[in-house]
Amino acid sequence: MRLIAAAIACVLFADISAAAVLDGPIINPANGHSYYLLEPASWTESQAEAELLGGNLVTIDDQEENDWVLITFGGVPGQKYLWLGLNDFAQEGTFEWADSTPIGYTNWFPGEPNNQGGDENAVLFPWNAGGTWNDVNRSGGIGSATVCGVVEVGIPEPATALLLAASVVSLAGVRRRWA
Ligand SMILES: [Ca+2]
Ligand SMILES: [Ca+2]
Ligand SMILES: [Ca+2]
Repeated sequence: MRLIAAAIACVLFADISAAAVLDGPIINPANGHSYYLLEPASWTESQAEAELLGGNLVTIDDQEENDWVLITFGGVPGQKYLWLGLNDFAQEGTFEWADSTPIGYTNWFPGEPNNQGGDENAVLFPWNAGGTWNDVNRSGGIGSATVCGVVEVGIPEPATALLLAASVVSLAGVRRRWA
């Protein structure tokens, strides 16, 4: 029994993240959501860390959010790019947000997305000073530039908040029994 509890604790507390948090949480006053900046990593690793934080790579809803993320996390064309949640891994040419928000606002650089080389499925920005978007290879190597994930965590729904509270209570129980 003690071994099982220890195993559960390992799974719960193990640091399996591939992209550590560099900054955040920072609240966007426009929507109340929390955002984090991750260290440079691939899109896939960054999305995995976003899920550990209770969110996803950022969904940009409008020009205001595009501007806010760009200014807040300091994206610079050619030097420091930021991963968006947008991707077409599931079906080539059909872009989806990581959090399943329907596609609304977009800000593609002219000629993008172009799936260059047949293997561009992850989207970053700012491709130019206007904060435009480009689909690139998921590995995140864009010349010498780095690509950092931006995580967005929404406000929990009441039902989700209850579930979270319940899991914290049961977690406390596991820790007590284990101690
Ligand atoms: Ca958003
Ligand atoms: Ca693609
Ligand atoms: Ca492209």
